[in-house]
Amino acid sequence: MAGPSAPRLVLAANRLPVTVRVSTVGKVTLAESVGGVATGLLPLLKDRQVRWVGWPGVVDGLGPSERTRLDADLRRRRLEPLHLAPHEVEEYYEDYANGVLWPLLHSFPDRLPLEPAGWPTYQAVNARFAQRIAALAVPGARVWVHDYQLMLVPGLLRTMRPDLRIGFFLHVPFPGADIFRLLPQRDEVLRGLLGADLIGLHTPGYVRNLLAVASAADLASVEDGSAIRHSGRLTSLGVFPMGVDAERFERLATRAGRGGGVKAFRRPHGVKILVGVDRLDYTKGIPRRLLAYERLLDLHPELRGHVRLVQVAVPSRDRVPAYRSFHAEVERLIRRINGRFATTDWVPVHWIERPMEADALAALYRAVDVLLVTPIRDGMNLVAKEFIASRPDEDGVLLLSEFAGAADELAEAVIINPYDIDGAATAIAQALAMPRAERRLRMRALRERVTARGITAWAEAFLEGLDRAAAIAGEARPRLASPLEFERLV
Ligand code: ADQ
Repeated sequence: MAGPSAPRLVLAANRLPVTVRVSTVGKVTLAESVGGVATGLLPLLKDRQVRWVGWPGVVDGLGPSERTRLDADLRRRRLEPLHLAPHEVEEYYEDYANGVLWPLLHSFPDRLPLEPAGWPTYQAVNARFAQRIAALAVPGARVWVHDYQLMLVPGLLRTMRPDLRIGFFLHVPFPGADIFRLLPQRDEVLRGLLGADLIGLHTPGYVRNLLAVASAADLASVEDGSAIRHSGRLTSLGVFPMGVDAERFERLATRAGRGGGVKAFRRPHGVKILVGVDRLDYTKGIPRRLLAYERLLDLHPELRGHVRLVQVAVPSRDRVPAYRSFHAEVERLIRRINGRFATTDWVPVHWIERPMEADALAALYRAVDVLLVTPIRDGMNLVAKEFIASRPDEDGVLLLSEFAGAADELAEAVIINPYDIDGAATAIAQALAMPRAERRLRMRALRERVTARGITAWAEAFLEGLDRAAAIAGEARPRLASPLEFERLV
């Protein structure tokens, strides 16, 4: 059970915010992960009474004593490693979380495997997380659980430790009730979520969807459009659109602007640059983006040789079957476009398939004429916000899919429907021709919002919301009239 120096705040996510590398000679190095969730939550770890529970990644090459040393090293950084056996990685992470929950939550039922697998191991790993958190946290501590890999943890933890204040944040969309009900384990997953005092989502639409699912289920009732009653307790819902570390991107981009980093992308001189930056995931809309670009080159022959698409894609989840065929499809389209249009001194699609360092990424954002963020479904999309943060010069156009959570907040972007290939091609042409004054006006408005709602404020607002939600969770009558909102908490 928890000792005197035990944590008052426990964060739990599938991954720890470090990357463990084991060299061929068995030397172990730890590198802090930057970006997304890690950047937002790392400042919280400065407090001695905070711990982060998560999987440190595959460390199969290590012997028992090296692993003990690694664990001690992680614990010195307030990180609590939960090692997964190879079969757990395959069944909990690949088969169920990424194979079943990911397509379902993104409303792609046709991506569901014919024979879904991994549920028993998903339950078992969620139980291991809950047990570890229960053993660590002091009485009344705050626990903040992250994302679709750990949806059962709040419910399991509630039965083990009813004293805890439990928050859950979902980084992906919450689908409509007609999609969620396809999930064979829908009641168990919903019950798991409802162990939380507060569930945070990126947009009001996702909150509405979760409320609709809860009201359709026999096991819960919705109160005041802002909370769900289940087993005599109240779970509050909150809208917390996640932000980025805007200062960091601005700093990196400014440095790149002074050095040669930006110019390097601008060669040959005068070519306009379209950019896409994504994890190589079927939700990100890369094939339709390529089709829109091909349509643009068909409709506007005058642009050939004067525009270039730089697509940076980080390989992702290539052990999940749905990702392998998708990868082949993207490569086929790129070959087709380059084959059709390339000349001896111009290649229309520049394909970079590897992660980019943050400073190179900021330099690329800084060089962009039009950034293409065109997911067919995306919880939020931080790339759009990183780009905006990287443009203190108030230039560059953001082309944004209406199906990214970010579209709710970033109305001054050029909003497109990624399924409408002609419409997207026309929007790209208009974005390329947009006058400087309009670009400045739009970017200025976008920057105000992205810099005001940074990642640190997001984390603080969620934790404050959690305290409020926990204070009313046991009450017979809720006092909230609407969902908690990030904006009202900062
Ligand atoms: P992701 O699906 O991973 O996150 P996103 O929000 O775009 O999507 O974040 C991607 C991160 O990876 C960004 O920080 C970006 O800079 C980085 N990245 C992408 N390509 C890269 C490359 N080639 N090299 C280096 N870095 C790269 C999930 C949800 C999102 C939600 C986030 C946060 O799917 O909808 O916005 O969580 O809640």
